[in-house]
Amino acid sequence: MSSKFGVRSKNKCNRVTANLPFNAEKIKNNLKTSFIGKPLYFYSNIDSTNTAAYTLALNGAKEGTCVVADCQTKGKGRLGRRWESPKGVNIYTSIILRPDIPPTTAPKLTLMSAVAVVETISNFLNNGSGCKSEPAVKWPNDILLNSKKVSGILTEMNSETDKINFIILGIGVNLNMTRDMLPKDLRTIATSLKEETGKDISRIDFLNTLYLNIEKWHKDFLKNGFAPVCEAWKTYFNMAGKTVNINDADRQIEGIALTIDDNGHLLVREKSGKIVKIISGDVVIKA
Ligand code: BT5
Repeated sequence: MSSKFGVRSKNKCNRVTANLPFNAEKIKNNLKTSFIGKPLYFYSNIDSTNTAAYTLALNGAKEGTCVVADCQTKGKGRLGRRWESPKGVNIYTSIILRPDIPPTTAPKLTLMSAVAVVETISNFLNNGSGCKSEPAVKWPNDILLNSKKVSGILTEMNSETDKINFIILGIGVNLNMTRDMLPKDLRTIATSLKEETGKDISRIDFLNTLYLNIEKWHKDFLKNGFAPVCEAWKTYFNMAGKTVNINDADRQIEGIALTIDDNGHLLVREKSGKIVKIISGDVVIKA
């Protein structure tokens, strides 16, 4: 598969769009958070912000430490998949958290991040953008706009049996990317805020709002548990009633998506009427 901006073949970033300044100083000067982004490491070109954050965390980086990049040469999705990360246009960030929660509850942080991301996108769309569609969450880790993927979240964990050492929340958001910057096979399934609104968005403003929303939801999650996150997540869930196919490691399930349960697991009603709980997997929306 080839990519117009050539990151696959050359393994380096090509500047695509001249954009507003996006660097460590600009980001730090605008931070309004109490701990997210403190400290912050900025790279104009890196393999993966998640890989960098993981190494920092192994070396003792404190909670809230963030890595931001202008471009990634090996942006990671789940299960070894690739995250397209052209230069100068989007958000690629990884946040180190050290929550005192059982490792089994870590997947809830993916849904928590999804709420923070979708709220942030919503903030920018409601700002007179003229965008007709509302952003929606797709279980477990996607944000869709106009039914196309605009953001993905990769949560990685380092833990003992009963204790989380750290979590890396990796977030990619397509802001000012145009469709021709993507490989052909992704152009019909991915989008950006610019594609949907015709307008450029300041990456500094977006990142700041995103960090504030992550901080707000993280504090709320630790104080009040998962229920508020779960409720907020459901308000952005528009898959209910749709036919879905789920590819899990060892099984294929087809049914009607219903909702998520109190643990953030997806509930699907199979043809037989049986309700199946999905803990992990990839969801394909059929209708
Ligand atoms: C994800 O994986 O959606 C998680 C993406 C996380 C990316 C961030 S960027 C900052 C941090 N550092 C990293 O290295 N990663 C994180 P998954 O659900 O597996 O989706 C991957 C699939 O999304 C690919 O196989 C493509 O089909 C599609 N895709 C790839 N790049 C995309 C893009 N820029 N926009 C929309 N879809 C994309």
